[in-house]
Amino acid sequence: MKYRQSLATTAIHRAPAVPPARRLALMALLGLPIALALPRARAHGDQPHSKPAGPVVKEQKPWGIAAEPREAKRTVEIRMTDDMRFSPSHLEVRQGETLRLRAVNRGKVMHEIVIGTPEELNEHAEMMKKFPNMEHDEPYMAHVPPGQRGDIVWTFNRPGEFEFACLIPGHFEAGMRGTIRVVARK
Ligand SMILES: [Cu+2]
Repeated sequence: MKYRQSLATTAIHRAPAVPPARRLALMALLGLPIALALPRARAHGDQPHSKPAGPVVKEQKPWGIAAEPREAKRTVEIRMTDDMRFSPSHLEVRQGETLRLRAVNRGKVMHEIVIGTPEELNEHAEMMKKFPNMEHDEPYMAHVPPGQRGDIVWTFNRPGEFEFACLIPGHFEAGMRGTIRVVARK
């Protein structure tokens, strides 16, 4: 509880660039101060969508943890197209493997790739519908303008069935998502 409280507080203070109106929306979104009182104030409601000023915080997520580019042993290119598809749309990873996911936008509109649990991605997509201009940047996502590419370097240190998706409103609903299976280490 203590930890969460300080986390939420820091997160808000860390967002000086957020204009007052947006900050209010953000507060409402975060459910403050309710979020501080509830043990299950989770999902990414804990974190405003603003870029942290400091280095990337490596926080353990159910689907793994951020890694340094030099740690990546394998690069997987994932193409994103305007028919709202990722290809490939399924990845198999061994537990403990660090991948460079290189998202290549072959389309004419913005796309993004976000890794998470299906639940987390669904919640996030709902939030994107309510706050379409919300900025976000986390080490498990990449926003890729048309014709460009973006990398995610991630260590899949927990086994399980995860997903990746483009959470841009309309894209997610059109099925722009894929699956990741992290196979347990023997
Ligand atoms: Cu998209």
